[in-house]
Amino acid sequence: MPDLTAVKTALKAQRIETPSWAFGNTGTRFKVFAQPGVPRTPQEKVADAAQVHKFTGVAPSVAVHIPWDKVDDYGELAAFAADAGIAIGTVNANVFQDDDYKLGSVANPDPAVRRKALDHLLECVDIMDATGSRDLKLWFADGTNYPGQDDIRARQDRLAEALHTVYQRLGPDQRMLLEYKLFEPSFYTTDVPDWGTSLLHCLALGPQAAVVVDTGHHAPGTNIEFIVAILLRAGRLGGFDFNSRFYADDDLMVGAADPFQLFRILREVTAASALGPEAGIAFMLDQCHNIEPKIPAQIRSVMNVQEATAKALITDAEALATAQRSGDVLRANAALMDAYNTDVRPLLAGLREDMGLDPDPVAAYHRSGYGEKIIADRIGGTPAGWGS
Ligand code: LRH
Ligand code: MN
Repeated sequence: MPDLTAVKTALKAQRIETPSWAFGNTGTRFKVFAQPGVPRTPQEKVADAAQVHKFTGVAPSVAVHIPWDKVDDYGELAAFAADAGIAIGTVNANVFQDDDYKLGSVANPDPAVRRKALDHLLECVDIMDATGSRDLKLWFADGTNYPGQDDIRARQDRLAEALHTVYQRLGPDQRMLLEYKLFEPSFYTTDVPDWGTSLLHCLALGPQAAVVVDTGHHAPGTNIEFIVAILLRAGRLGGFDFNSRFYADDDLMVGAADPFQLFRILREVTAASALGPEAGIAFMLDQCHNIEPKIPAQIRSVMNVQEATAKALITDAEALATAQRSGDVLRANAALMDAYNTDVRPLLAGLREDMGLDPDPVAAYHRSGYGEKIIADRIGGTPAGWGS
């Protein structure tokens, strides 16, 4: 068993970023179910995100999505967040919700549409300058629905040109994170469908560009931890969008559908000593709480990542390496399964007490009455949602 003090130190240093949009109303094409107490403004989303950090101690930043979190003064929003005890984290661009983007944004055949999309991406870097954010996260819905609809290579050229222009605009401490997704909303080609395409663009751009792995963006059966290991080895794993799924991009709570997969992913991260903030990987949640209360769901999600991380960290790496080197397949697999089958909840409860937190964050949140208060206070106004 590894030294538990080192395990606890690593867990205390863990940083998991919440997504502002998870606090708003979300759903599917069939229905977006409204919930009482949902935030109406970016400030109220920040306040809800601060609750997740208050009860877990490891979620000190909230990702924003533009224009869903559009404000007049982004410096002011960053100050508001600081007063609430958190920071504005990753800035997400949005070039997927405008009629002009029907045939794509930066890959669109029409130069005027490409210009419009590029201007938005550049505006997002301006916002990063105001909020002090390090990362610009780019996900493109761009793609085609029918063979022949557009030229696959020409679209890659257009995409590369836009990415290059944005890359040139980045400040020395800023990064561009390129997220891939197999399909949806495009159903024949997606211009950034997989890790390989994202990595090729990142390598062509330069060292401030890295790949984002959204756990819901792969074909069923994809070995995501293999992709993680490969990107870590190449020094191009920029971040994760954590969530889980049974079928497609379901955006369910991370670890809810496949906790063993989450453990295997965190094993690759911890084995590469890439867990700490100094490793520069952005661990973000990207989820939609369509039917469940949103703040407790975010707290539970952070706890699920902590549990998978703790199991990864307590893996007897020496026993594992010895068995691997000697080709002892069963002992090697057993070393990993022993860690995975270890109940780490008492360890995490103790860790929270060490951090001056309640051992049970969800129960503590419910006891705080914050949920009831926002339902009572947030009357009127337009509840936040995906605005599509
Ligand atoms: C696309 C995605 C992307 C975000 C959006 C909210 O499916 O994963 O990361 O911009 O969800
Ligand atoms: Mn995502």
